Amino acid sequence: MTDSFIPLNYNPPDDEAVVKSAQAFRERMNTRRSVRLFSSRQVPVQVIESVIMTAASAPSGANKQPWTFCLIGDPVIKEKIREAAEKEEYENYHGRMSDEWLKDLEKFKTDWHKEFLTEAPWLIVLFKKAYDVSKNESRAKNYYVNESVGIAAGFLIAAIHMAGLVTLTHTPSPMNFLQHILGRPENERPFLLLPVGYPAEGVTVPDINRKSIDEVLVRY
Ligand code: IYR
Repeated sequence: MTDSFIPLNYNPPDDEAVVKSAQAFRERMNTRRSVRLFSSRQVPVQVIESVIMTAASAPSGANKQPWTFCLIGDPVIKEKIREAAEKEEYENYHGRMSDEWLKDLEKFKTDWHKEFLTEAPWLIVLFKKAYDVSKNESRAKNYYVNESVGIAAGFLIAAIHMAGLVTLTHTPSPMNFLQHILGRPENERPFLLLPVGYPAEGVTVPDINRKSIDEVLVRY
């Protein structure tokens, strides 16, 4: 790491170009949907490496980049993760989630079965680093860890979509089993699990709406 400054590699676009790119990106991103049924079609590993490195380009508190991306293609590990996730989710759907929560989820038709954890060709488990550990075992602070990793997750989801693949944000709860199955160190905590691949043929998604501009934007 250096404390010198370098020129920003940037060519100012004209207004027309800015309007066009913002609109085009909005339209592309608006076609993104969470998909829960995956095709068994394989995805080249370099595609996944690219989307992960897009995510890893996210801004972070003091540029500490407090994340680790675990990439799982091994069917045996996927099966282990599915088994552990379904065990927790079974408990969630049979008593741990409130009636209000279950009702809110009805329209998504989710349940404790997590087929996508073995069907999707790749699983990405995003870990947040609560702190860093240097070679001599001393601890170094990270800042705004949740915000930083949340932003990286957003980059990742956008990159997956722009590549032409689908994903969903799966948050099994509790998810410390991921730390054990993947053998991650104590300073790393599971943050999000994303199955990545192509959608199953003929897949349907819930008919839901996005809030309008007047519901989400307040002008001053
Ligand atoms: N973690 C559970 C339940 C769940 C919770 C929310 I909030 C969702 O938007 C969807 C599912 C599961 O993965 O099924």
